[in-house]
Amino acid sequence: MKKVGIVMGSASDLPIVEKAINTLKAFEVPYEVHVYSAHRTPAEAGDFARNAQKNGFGVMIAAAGMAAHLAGAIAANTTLPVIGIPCKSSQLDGIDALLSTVQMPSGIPVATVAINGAVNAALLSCQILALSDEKLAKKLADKRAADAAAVLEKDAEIAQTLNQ
Ligand code: RP5
Repeated sequence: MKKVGIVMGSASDLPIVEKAINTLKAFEVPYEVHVYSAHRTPAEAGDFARNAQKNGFGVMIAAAGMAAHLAGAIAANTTLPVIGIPCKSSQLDGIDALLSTVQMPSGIPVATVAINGAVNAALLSCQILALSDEKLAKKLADKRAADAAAVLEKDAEIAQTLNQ
């Protein structure tokens, strides 16, 4: 299976990124994690993106906060699908990172998830890789079914205790 490349702009983003890592682990999807900044280490971020396809990656996740240009910088250097996680790491509650990540010009797409939406970034990566992996597609379908069953179980519990 192809790997997911995870890049974060700073080690301070790790508590958010860990949720993506744990989700990929749960689905047994291979990944590689790096700290490369679009601003502090632009050469390394660019090299990683440029070489990603030939190094066995199928999808990239880029997490950054504040003036979050990392996902766009990665996307500028690869045609692999890039998923951006805007991280809440400033006084602006992540709105700064959300707008910086989501407002890409035509031609260089970044699929942006919610502020701190690391779990969905990982799930979306799995969904992309599952296009050519039936086993992974089945795991995703099973997870959806389990999540739905958990909601209905809560519904039954609440109905029993609250409904007259
Ligand atoms: C961004 O600036 C990083 O992605 C991080 O969210 C934020 C703050 O970085 P540090 O100053 O904590 O390294 O580039």
